Amino acid sequence: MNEIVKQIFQGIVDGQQDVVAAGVDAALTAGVPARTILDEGMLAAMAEVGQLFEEGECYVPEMLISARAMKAGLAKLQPSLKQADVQSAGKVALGTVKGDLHDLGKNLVGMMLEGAGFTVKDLGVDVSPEAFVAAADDVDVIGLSALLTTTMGSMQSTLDALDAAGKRPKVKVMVGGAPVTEDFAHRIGADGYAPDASRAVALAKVLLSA
Ligand code: B1M
Repeated sequence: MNEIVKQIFQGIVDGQQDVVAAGVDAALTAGVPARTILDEGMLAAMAEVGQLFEEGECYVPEMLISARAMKAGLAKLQPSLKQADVQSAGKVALGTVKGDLHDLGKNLVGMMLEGAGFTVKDLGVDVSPEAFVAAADDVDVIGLSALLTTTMGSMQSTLDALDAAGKRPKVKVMVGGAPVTEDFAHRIGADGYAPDASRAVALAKVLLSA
C-alpha cells in the first residue's frame, strides 16, 4: 500500500481527523487516484474498526471518533468524486432508516450520485417512513440505507408506508447497507439493491431508464 494511503488508513483507525484530512490532501497532490484513497485508505480502515469492535478491542466512542476522522477525509475527497457541469441525471432522496444512526455509507452514496449528475436530497439518519413518503413526490428514486440487522425491518415499514400512500410505482426504491442483500431487497419488494456506492449509481441509472 502507498505510504500516504497507509497514513490515512491508520489515521482513521486511530481517529485522528487532522492526520486524515492532511493525508487526503497530500495523496491527491501526489496523484493517488481518489478511488484508491477511498477503497484502500478509508473503507478498509472502517472495516478494520468494525473488526476491532467485534473483537472487543475498541468500543462505541472509538468507533465514533474513527467515523469523524473518516468524515474529515471524505470532505476533502468529495470534490474529486464529483464531475463538473454535469446535467441532473434525476432526483434521489436518500436516508438512513428509522432507528439507525449510521450515516457514512449513505453520505458516500450521496456523494457518488452527485458526482454522476444526480440531484440528491439528503433526509439524514433515523428517518421515519412518513418522512420518506413526504419526500416521494419530489424525486424519481428513494434510497434507503441500514447498517443494523435490527433496522432492516424499517426498510420494510418504509416500503409499506410508500405503498399505502400510493407513491409506488411512480417512485423507485433502492436499498443498501452492510447487512442488506439482494435476496432481502426482493423479499421486501424494493426495486433494487446495491452493495456499494458505485453500484448504487449504476442502479439508480438503470431504475431511471426502466
Ligand atoms: Co455501529 N455497528 N453501532 N456505529 N458501526 C456496525 C454497523 C457493526 C457491524 C459493528 C460490529 O459489530 N462489527 C454493528 C452492527 C451489527 C449488526 O447489526 N449485525 C454495529 C453496532 C452494533 C452499533 C451499535 C448498536 C453499538 C452500540 O451502541 N452498542 C450502535 C447503534 C446506533 C444506531 O444506529 N442506533 C452503533 C453506533 C455506531 C457509531 C455511532 C459509533 C458509528 C457510526 C457513526 C456514523 O455513521 N456517523 C458506528 C460505526 C462507525 C460502525 C462501523 C465500525 C463502520 C460503519 C461505517 O461507517 N462503514 C460498523 C462496522 C462495519 O461496517 N464494518 C458498525 C463505512 C461505510 C462507508 O460503509 O456504511 O457499509 P457502509 O456503506 C457502504 C455499503 O454498505 C453501501 O455503500 C457504502 C459504500 O460502499 N451502502 C449502500 C450503504 N448504504 C447504502 C444505500 C444504498 C446502496 C448502498 O442505496 C440506497
